[in-house]
Amino acid sequence: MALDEFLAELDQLAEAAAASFASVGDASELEALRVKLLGAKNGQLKGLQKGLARVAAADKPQAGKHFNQTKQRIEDAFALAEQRLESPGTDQAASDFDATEPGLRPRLGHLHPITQTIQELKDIFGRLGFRVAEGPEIEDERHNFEALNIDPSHPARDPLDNFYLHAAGYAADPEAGGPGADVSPWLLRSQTSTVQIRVMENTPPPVRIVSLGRVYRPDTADATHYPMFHQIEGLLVDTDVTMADLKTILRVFCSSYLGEEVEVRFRPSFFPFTEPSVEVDMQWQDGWVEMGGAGMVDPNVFRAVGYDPDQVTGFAFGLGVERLCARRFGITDIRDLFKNDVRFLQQF
Ligand code: FA5
Repeated sequence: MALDEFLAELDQLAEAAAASFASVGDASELEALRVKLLGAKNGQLKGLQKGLARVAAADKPQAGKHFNQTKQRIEDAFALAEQRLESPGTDQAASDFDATEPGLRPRLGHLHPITQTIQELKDIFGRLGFRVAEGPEIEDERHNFEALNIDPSHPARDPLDNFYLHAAGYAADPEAGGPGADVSPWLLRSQTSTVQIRVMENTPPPVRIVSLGRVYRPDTADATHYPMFHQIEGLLVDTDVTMADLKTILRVFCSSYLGEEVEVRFRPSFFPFTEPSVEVDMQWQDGWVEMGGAGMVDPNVFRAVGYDPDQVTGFAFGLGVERLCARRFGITDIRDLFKNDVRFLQQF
């Protein structure tokens, strides 16, 4: 058989196959056509393959190559038809397209209520002259406890009340020592008061900062508690700062954030790093919710960071961001803030 004749037969088959596959209307037609063209026993391509044996030996490589290309062309036409039948409606959709139909409203995302709260708190305190300071979430005991006048026997340091990352005397990072190395344990900070220390260590007085961020405590989750939550810490150090300044700032903040009518009360309390100390409550529904703690910076804290307590005085406060956010948006259970249910979140 002449080579030309063989090649022409193959081309004819490929063209006819492409046209037939392009016009099949359903899956059974497609399958019947596939068997007719590509069937292993009696398929037309198989039939043409017999011609290959009759081509002169010198032409066989070219004939064989063309045969394989033809087979590929037919298989491609089949795959295309299969794809077309599997995703119907493309052509149909184009013809049904109605340019006058109203479009789909694009779904806009928005910031999580906690992020919105953090931004607003920064704004309010910014207007009151407080700069924003940052601190790490993984802390050492000096910043989380010692410099804050919390001695080793204090219950707040109990390993069961904190998320320690590794035991005392053991460095998680082998470079830093390994078992037995004399390193202070690290923990996830349990309060943002750590940032007070970091700021005072690096800045001479006067200081006027807020710091907002995550803190961690193994608390059981309920309507007002979560094991990971956010605090806003405030620190003001200057000369002649008094408790009256602290109460004024907190009252001004509360009326800016929660409204003029919100009632705030201060209850005597105790924190190792402030003296005197108060707990700050906000009125909500028929009762009071604890918003945070505050007080006048203890002289021992000033000494720990190299400030002279005879020269400076200051106040500090730490408020729970989830509770402020909940009060503001009327959220009755702070656990809802962490479920990431869009139906809940999109309300705010
Ligand atoms: C403190 O953390 C002190 N560092 C606050 C402070 C700072 C006092 C500076 C004096 C000077 P306390 O443990 O009470 O205090 O926590 C402060 C606030 O964080 C609470 O009033 C509450 O609003 C919030 N809070 C505490 N635990 C949780 C929790 N598990 N989930 C959500 N919010 C919490």
